[in-house]
Amino acid sequence: MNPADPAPHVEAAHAASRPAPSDTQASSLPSPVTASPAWTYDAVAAIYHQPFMDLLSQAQNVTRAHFDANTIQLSTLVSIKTGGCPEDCGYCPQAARYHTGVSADALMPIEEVVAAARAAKARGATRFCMGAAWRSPKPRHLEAVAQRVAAVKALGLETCATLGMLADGQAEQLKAAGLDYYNHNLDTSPAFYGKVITTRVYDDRLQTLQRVRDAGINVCCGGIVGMGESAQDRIGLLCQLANLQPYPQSVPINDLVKVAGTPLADTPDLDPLEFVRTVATARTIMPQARVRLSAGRQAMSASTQALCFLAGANSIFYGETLLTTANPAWDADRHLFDQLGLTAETRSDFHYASA
Ligand code: SAM
Ligand code: DTB
Ligand code: SF4
Repeated sequence: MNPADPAPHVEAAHAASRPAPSDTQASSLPSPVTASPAWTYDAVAAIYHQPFMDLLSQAQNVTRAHFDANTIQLSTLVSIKTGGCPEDCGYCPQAARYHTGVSADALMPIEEVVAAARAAKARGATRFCMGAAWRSPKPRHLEAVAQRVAAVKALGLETCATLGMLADGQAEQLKAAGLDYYNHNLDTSPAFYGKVITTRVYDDRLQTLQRVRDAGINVCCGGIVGMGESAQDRIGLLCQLANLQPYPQSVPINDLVKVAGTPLADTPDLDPLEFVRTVATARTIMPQARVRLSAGRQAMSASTQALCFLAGANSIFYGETLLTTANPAWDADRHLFDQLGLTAETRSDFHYASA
């Protein structure tokens, strides 16, 4: 960052103090994400730790400057290759080494993937995310996933995949098949990472994210909170995300789903207000990103979810399962949207042209 540039927190404060457009003026078509400023740890910590009402007010103003505050993007997630993963991620029910009752399945046939995508579209989802429990996909996996991506794209859905670390050329192959987003989470701060995962390092994740960006695929990158990390670690993660150039177009914030058999199964609950602070800070420092209230909603009260939306979350996973664990029922989410007067984003609201 040029030293003459205003400090990022000053820019954020300006953005937040701009009069918020009224709902009728608010455009649901904000401009594309552009290069982000360099965030210091202290600037992000100052946002995160400010009085709760100030934080929420700032985050809500930032939301209204860029989005229709009552519109939520719906992504449906399907596990196309479940279980048997060689990695040791301490939170994950799909790691082969933990006894979680998740069996290792073969890749889902393309017809089943297309049927799931059709059903998701009929329910109102605009993005379909395919997850695979791989450390990194082999060339034959990539070919098979590319076919599934092309078939889902042909239904008129946005496509997303999360397949682990990508080798040279694989992101380009996915892009050519029509992939719009690649999900690859940094998960936590660099300092806490080694306490949760030992089979890869932070730089491996950053390298895949670079490959995704270089291929012109939108980045979906976030993390998990509630893993026993400190507030410093949550801030450290947010700082890493905001300093990606550009910051991710999509930022999933997961609250740990505690699965019996995983090393993190008995982690004490995170205070929901800390979760809300994490969402509000993500919104404030990555103003044009879709911030997704991701895993963990099943165990979350309606009031906490409402606070997350107030804090700027404007995307959810919509569907009764995540990858292997439960997510709120369709009806429960429709009821929540009715209670809060929220509407689902439609394709005509899309603001990111496929890169
Ligand atoms: N294997 C690939 C990878 O790790 O990148 C893709 C699938 S992996 C399951 C996708 C993401 O799911 C992880 O990065 C993690 O953030 C999230 N995740 C996995 N288990 C979770 C849990 N128990 N609670 C919350 N999030 C979880
Ligand atoms: C993300 O950030 N969260 C999703 C998606 N990206 C792939 C995964 C959540 C998984 C929760 C545990 C499970 O269902 O297995
Ligand atoms: Fe494997 Fe991904 Fe689970 Fe880690 S998070 S064990 S890499 S499926």
